[in-house]
Amino acid sequence: MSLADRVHHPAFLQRVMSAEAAAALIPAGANVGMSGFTGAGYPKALPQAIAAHAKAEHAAGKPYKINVWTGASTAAECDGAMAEAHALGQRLPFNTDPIARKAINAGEIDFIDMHLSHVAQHAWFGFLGPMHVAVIEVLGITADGLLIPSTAVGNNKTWLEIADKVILEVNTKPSARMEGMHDVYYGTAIPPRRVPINMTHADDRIGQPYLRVDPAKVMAVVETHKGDRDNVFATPDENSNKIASYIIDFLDHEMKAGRLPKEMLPIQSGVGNVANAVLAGLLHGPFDNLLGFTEVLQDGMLDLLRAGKMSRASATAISLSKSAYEDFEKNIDFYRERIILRPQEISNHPELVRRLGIIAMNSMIEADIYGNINSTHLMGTGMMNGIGGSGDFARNGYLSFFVTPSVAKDGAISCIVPMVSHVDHTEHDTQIIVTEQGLADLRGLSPKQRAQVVIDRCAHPDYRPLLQDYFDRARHQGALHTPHILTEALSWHQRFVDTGSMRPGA
Ligand code: 0RQ
Repeated sequence: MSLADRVHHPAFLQRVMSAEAAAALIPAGANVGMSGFTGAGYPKALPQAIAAHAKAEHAAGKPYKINVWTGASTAAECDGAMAEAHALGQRLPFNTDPIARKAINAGEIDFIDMHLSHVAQHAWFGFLGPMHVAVIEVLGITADGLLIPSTAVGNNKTWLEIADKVILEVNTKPSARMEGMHDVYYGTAIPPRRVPINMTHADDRIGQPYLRVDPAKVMAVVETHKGDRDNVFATPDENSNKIASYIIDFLDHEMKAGRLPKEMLPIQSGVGNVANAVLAGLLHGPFDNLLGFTEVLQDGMLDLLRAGKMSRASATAISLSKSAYEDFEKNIDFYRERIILRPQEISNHPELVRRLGIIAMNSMIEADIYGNINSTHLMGTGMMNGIGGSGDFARNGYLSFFVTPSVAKDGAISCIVPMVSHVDHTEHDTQIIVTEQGLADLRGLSPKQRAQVVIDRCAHPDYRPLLQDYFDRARHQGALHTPHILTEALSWHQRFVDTGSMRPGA
């Protein structure tokens, strides 16, 4: 497969150049919009060429950093390479790369952690400043100059529209027969000219299969031939399986109680091993004709589609393990009928999440007894990955689950604490908390009622008496709506920082 088989518009063929030549066109200090969402559809060649360019500039005594905005996380050869070369000034909105994470926590990279549905509109509103260059992976260019999107749509539509200049990476490795799977909505406008998004079912198509670009803005076309990151999943462990079974039993119970329609509502699932275990649980669960309305389509959802348990899935990216990706390509005609890839401003749109009645399931780092959730910070200050899309779905979902094992680091950390060390989702956005110990349904409960249910159902037995003791003592001082002993509330985290364990005297 050569570039000429993928690029059918002559104007684009005239701009073909090496990644090194294209990287040299990006000036220091530029705001650069890149494709990429959860290790899918990120540029493969430019970031490495940018890293090499930055190193050469640094060696020549010239500062070189760029600001990189994406859909979500990328991969080692993108974020990792640029962070390693000290080429990143500002980075938004989500990162999972360990080298970039280290640079963020060392204060070298200014990381802006944003709701994924906010990114495109904040860029449109001008809140983030101008975008100088967009670097976008595509699978091909049609004779009409339309772009066939890659394995992730992310913010590509917006980047192509607002960037002054565009560099296209045409990746000839993924099957071009993905053409037709995407649904790019061009109806978003800026207030006060916005109109309702005309979608009433999770599998409605409301856009077109291609991205548009003004050919006059395209300053380079670079060929690549490389697959996405291999998103390896561990086989679900005992804790993940327990969490999955509590959620499935709960959904079944809610349906029987008439609080959930018989025609099951669409499912959003966060990333990670617990999320994948829940999807694996649904494979053998009582629900049929499931719909996915999520941001990342992972192995578990592909399994549901293949088994016929899920009829269609809408997402912004497909982020699969190597073996699942092979199955995806082999059966691409089957999956093209069943998968819809949209811009993330649509896949994560609060208007749609609320209208469609999404069941949202997201992982967290810790929860407090009142239901506040920390999804992003380790011990209150260290950035993990970012809030991602969890807030888009949690606040607006029909049901909203947050899940975690009850302890981390071999039991040295309790994931249920008196007060979270950082708040991403407030008590008002949390409905159900699940650990391997059990499920706490917080709907319709006051703060004090919530605290008791969380302690009883979700805390690990090693920490339950400590939490109960804290709550009991807090209920004897101060105002009693949300009882706290503020001088003690975060001492659990400080104890871990000081002694390596949240257990007193450990
Ligand atoms: O660290 O590997 O050094 O031991 O945190 O924990 O258990 O491997 O969890 O990979 O499922 O990620 C919330 C981070 C969970 C993720 C989070 C330590 C633990 C380990 C990771 P080690 P696990 P997972 C969809 C929606 C936010 C974005 C989101 C996430 C490491 O799910 O980033 O939801 N979510 N997006 O040891 C200190 C605690 C801890 C702790 C675990 N209480 N305190 N450290 N760890 N609990 C996706 C997108 O939006 C794109």
